[in-house]
Amino acid sequence: MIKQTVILVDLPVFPKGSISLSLPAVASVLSSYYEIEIFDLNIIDGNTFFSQIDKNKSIAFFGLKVSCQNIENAISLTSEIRQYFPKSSLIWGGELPTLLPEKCLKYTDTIVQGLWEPIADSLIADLQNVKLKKTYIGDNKFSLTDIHPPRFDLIKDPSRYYSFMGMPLETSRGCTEVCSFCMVHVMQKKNYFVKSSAQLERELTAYRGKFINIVDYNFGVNSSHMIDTCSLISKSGASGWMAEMCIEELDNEEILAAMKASGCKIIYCGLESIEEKALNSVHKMNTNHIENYERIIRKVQSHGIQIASGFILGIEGMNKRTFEKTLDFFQKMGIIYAKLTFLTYNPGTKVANYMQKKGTFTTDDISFYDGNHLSYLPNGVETDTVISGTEFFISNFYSLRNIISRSWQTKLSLMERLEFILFNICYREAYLQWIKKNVLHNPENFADLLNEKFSKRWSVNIADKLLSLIRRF
Ligand code: B12
Ligand code: SF4
Repeated sequence: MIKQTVILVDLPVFPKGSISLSLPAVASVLSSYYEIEIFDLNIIDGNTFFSQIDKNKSIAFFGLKVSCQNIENAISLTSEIRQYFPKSSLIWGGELPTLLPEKCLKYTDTIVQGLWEPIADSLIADLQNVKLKKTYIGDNKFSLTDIHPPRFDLIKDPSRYYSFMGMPLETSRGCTEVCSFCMVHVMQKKNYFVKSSAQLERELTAYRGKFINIVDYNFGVNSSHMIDTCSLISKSGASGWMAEMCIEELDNEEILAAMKASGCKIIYCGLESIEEKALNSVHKMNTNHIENYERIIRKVQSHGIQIASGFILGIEGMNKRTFEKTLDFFQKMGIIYAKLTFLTYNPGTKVANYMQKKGTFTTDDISFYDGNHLSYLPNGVETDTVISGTEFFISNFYSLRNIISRSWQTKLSLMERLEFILFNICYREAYLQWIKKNVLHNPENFADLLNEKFSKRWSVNIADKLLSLIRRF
């Protein structure tokens, strides 16, 4: 019997240029039943998308990955698909349907909230019996022991993406902590669980010669899982790896030795602030103790592993001095890169409701709740302070001069220093685009960044290629 086709679509996002794991993961479960195609609307425009779909194929459904940022794109694409393919079903999955199900159901037939794997079989059965429900809720109580590896082979022309952020790998789901802004409580609720070693071993065969980005919300929850994963990565032939976790989970010599031996290069920690009151305001008092930052960062760096940090913009108590002090601290500590995110309380959540008492939501526009926009101001924090502080921070932290000077604050060989600098040249590009398009003062300009087709900028492309060569050799 000829298999029907499923078309999965990545909508425009910003920043662009990294390979995403979401749709290859969705495709893996569908593989036994359908032919699958993945389209990325960051790479091609809508017209090209429709022209590339074979009209003679029977399309079971179109699946869109929808986040707050691209709600408008999702709505308009959905209506065009309905026009051209009236017989095919439309399914939205990802962050937005999880957060705002009712809103999404105004536009699409079906939504998948939370995780896909736990509900995939029942959704497929319903689809085949023409009894698709409106809502499927994928909770976090299932085993990730025997699933097909992600279908990276479906990504059309992977060389069109940058490689500095690595190939995404997921080794665990959930988190045991309770930071109030974090999406983990929405997407991967309550339970924390890990992939089995056999499952990871199978998946890791696709990463030979590649740089791995472990995209777990918090890779460090379970130390024996970390040590096992390090040993599997060592055997995989990957060219190195990076991950995200809490800083205090790194305060362990045995783990650091295993990480170093398996090629760990960078760990991103959500330090978020160097002010205690600010950390308390987002419920980070359990994971982050400022008095330990310096000691643990130096300990990790002494193993040749670099620390990157989150920096939340618009957090409680933020003023001009906060930006200056954070810049000084990050420079002094040789922090490899800083991820800047506007404080965002996810719409539709209890915590967002509660935060109305503690500050002001500055906009109703859902697309602004993406971390790239100011959408919330705690009482006593001014918009101008946050915006001018952000500009100050970007232009200083990401100036070539300060990148190079920062690289001297951590012990590096010549090649490692070059890696440090090249990584920054690639990573800073998104923030330089914020400044270039003046989106901090004119948020409506952000639509240009979101909707322009992705192509590699020549200087970033050179840095990206050089970095990948150094990582390999
Ligand atoms: C890798 C990553 C990035 C990368 C690459 C993004 C990419 N192209 O994939 C980069 C560095 C570019 C990035 C950038 C940013 N990121 Co980011 N990122 C991640 C991270 C760590 C992994 C994403 C991932 O691959 N997950 C694994 C996949 C398998 O899970 P999934 O996407 O949830 O998909 C599952 C389900 O949702 C569902 N599903 C998804 N799509 C679909 C579609 C259909 C049809 C169906 C049926 C099901 C379905 O099935 C999947 C399997 O179960 C997540 C945290 C996380 N662990 O998820 C943060 C995360 C997505 N990022 C976040 C943020 C804040 C950002 C930035 C704003 C950071 C910044 N300041 O620049 C930007 C902007 C992102 C944006 N476009 O909105 C937040 C999102 C918050 C929000 N409200 O939008 C997250 C959740 C982190 C967090 N702790 O809160 N990010
Ligand atoms: S520790 Fe990290 S992953 Fe866990 S809730 Fe806090 S921010 Fe989210």
